[in-house]
Amino acid sequence: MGPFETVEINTDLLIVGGGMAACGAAVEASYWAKKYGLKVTLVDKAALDRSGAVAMGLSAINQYVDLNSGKNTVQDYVNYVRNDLMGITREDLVANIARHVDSTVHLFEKWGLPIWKDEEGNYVHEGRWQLMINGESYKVVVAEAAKNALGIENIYERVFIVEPLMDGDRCAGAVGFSVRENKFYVFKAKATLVAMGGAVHVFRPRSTGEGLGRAWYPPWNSGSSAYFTIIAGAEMTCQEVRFIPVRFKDAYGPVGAWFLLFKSRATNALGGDYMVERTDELEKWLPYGKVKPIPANLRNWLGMLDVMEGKGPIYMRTEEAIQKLADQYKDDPKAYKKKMKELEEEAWEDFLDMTISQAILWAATNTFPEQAPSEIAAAEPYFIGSHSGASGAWVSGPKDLAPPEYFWGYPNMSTVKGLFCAGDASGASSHKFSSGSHAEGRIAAKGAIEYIVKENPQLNYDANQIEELKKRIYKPLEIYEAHYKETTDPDINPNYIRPKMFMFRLQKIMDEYAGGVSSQFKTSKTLLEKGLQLLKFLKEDSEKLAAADLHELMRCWENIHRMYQAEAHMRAILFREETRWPGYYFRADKPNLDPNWEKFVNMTYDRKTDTWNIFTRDIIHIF
Ligand code: SFD
Ligand code: AMP
Repeated sequence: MGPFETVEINTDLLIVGGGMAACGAAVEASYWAKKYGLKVTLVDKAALDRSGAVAMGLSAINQYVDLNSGKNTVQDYVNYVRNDLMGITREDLVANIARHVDSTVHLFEKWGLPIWKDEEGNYVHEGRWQLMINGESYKVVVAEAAKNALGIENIYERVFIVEPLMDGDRCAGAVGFSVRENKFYVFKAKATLVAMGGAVHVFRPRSTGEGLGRAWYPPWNSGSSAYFTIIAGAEMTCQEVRFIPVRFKDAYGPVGAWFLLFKSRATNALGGDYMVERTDELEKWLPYGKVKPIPANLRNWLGMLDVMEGKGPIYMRTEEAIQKLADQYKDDPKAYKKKMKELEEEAWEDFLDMTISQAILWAATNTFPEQAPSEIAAAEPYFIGSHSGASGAWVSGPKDLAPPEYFWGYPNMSTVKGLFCAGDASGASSHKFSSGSHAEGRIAAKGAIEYIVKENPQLNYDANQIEELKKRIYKPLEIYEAHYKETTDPDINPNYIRPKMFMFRLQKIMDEYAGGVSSQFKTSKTLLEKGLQLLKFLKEDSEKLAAADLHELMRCWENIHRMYQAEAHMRAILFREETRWPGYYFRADKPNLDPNWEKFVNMTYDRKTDTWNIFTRDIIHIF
C-alpha cells in the first residue's frame, strides 16, 4: 500500500469525534467562533449522520431536569447521581450539566426530534428524569444541526484519530488517517476537544463467535478518548468505575422503558422478585443501600445473587406488565382492545427505535411480549462516563460552582493545557446520557473558545515528530506486507498478530482476571496482579500488530486504544482496596464498602517511562 499523502489542516478549535457531545460542541463553538473570527474543524472516524452510540437511534432522552416546572432542582439531580454512584461524583460538573440540559432538549425538539406529548401537550415522562421520544432518526437530526452550524467544508469523516499532537505540555492538535484513502491527516489546533465516546469490547462480550459485534454500547467506541487523554498526560479519574448494564439477553435491548414506563418487575425463574426478597442485602451497602431509587449497581447485585444461587434465568415480566396496564380498561372491551394494541406497539417501537436487533430476536424466537416474559442478564463491562459508569478525564469545573481544587481556568479543560473533554471522555459526572453529553459538549466548546481567545497559544510543531508518528501509525501495514506470504493461512504467522486475535487475547485477560462475565464479575489483588503481567506481554506484542488494509489498520489502533483503557482499569481496581459497586465488580479479597475510600481514584501516565502514578483526591460537596 501507499504512498500516503500528508494532509495538513490548520484550525483554531479541533473537535475530535462526531457523536452527541461533539455535535453539541459544534453548534456552540460555531456560534462563538463567528463572533471572534475563529475556525472550527470536526473530525469523525465514521459518518456524522449515524456515528457513535446513537447510530440506531434511541427511544428516550434520559436526562431532562425540567427546571421550568419547578418540580425538580439542580440539587435533586446531583443527589440522584451521587447516590447512584455510591458517593463518587464531582457535584460541580453534574450541576453544570443539569442546569443547561433542558435547553439542549428544547433545541432537539426545535430541530425536529419528535418528543412524545400527552393530551395536554406536556412531554410524556418515562421516569422522573426521562422523556419518551420517537427517536429512530435522533442522530440524523442532531448531526444535521451540527453540520449546518459548522459548514460541510469543516468536517472530516472517516478519518480515524490515533493520538494527540503535543507541544511540550500543551495539546496542539491530533493526527490520524483516512480509512478509505491513502491520506495521513495532521490537524494543528490551538485547542482540541475530545469526544470520541467510551470503550466497548475491552472485556470478552457475552456474544462471541456467533454474534460477535453485538453489544449494548457501540463496538466502534473503542477507548480512543481514554487513549488520547492518557497519552497526552492528562489526569484520569474513576478508571475503576465500569458500567454493567442489565439488558435483554443476547440482543442487549435496554430495560429502562420496561422498568419505568411499563412498570414491569423482573423475577427469577421461580417467580421470586429479588428487589423484594433481598432487601436485607441492601443493609450491607449503607448509606447507599437505602436511597431511592436504589443505585443501578445494587439493583444488578441483587439479581446477580439470584443467578449465583441457581435461580436463573432472570425474566423481565413483559406479559404481566402489559396485562396490568391494560386491565385498567377491562370494563370497556373496546377501550381494552385499543389499549392492548397501543401497548404492543410501544413495546416493539422501544426496540425498533434504539436496538433493532432486539426486535429481530423477538421475531426470530416467536416472542410476543404481551404473552411471554423475556430473559434479561448483566452484560459485559463497558467504559462510559456518560451513563451509569464514570470513567474519563479529570476536568475543570465551572468558576461559579467549582471549589478551587476543582477549577483551573476553563470549564471542561483537562489537566493538559488546550485539551478539553466532554461526554464519555470526561469523568466523574455520570448520568448525562445523550442529552447531557450534548449539553456538556456545548459547555466544553464555549470553554475552549474562551481559552483560545484569552491565551491565543502560539504553538510549535516538530516536523520530525510528525514524520515519526506517520511511520509508526502505518507500521502494521508494512509488517503484514513483509510477511504474509510466509504462511499458507495469513491469520497464522510467527512474525505478526492480526488485530482480531489481539483483541481476543485482551478480552480473555480482562474476562478472567479483571472480573468479566465468565468470572461472575469477581476479581482480587492476586488475580489483578497476574492479569497485569499478562497485559505486559500483550503490550510487547502490540509492536507486531499487522494490517492487510486500511480498515484493518483502524482495527489495530482501536485495540491499542482498548489496551490502555484496560490497563488503567486494572490498576485502578487494584488501588481501591474495597468493594464499592458490588454489581459492577466485586473485589473478593476486600468484600465490603469502606467509608475511608469515599474518594476519587485518579492517575496519570508517563509515556516516556511507561509508568503510572495513582493517587486519591477528595470529594468536595458543593450542596
Ligand atoms: O436506554 C472517533 N444512551 C442513552 N442515552 C439517552 O439519553 N437515552 C437512552 O435511552 C439511552 N440508552 C442507550 C444509549 C446508548 C446506546 C448505545 C443504547 C441505548 C443502545 C447513551 C448515549 O447514547 C450516550 O450517553 C451518548 O451518546 C454519549 O455521547 P458521546 O458523544 O460521549 O459518545 P458517542 O455519541 O458514542 O460519540 C462518539 C463519537 O466518537 C467517534 N470516534 N472519531 C475519530 N477518531 C476515533 N479514533 C474515534 N473513536 C470514536 C465516533 O464515530 C462517534 O462519532 S439506554 O440504554 O439508557
Ligand atoms: P437503561 O435502559 O437501563 O439504560 O435505563 C434508562 C434510564 O432509566 C436510566 O436513567 C436508568 O438509570 C433508569 N432506570 C432503569 N431501570 C431503573 C429502575 N429499575 N429504577 C430506577 N431507574 C431505572
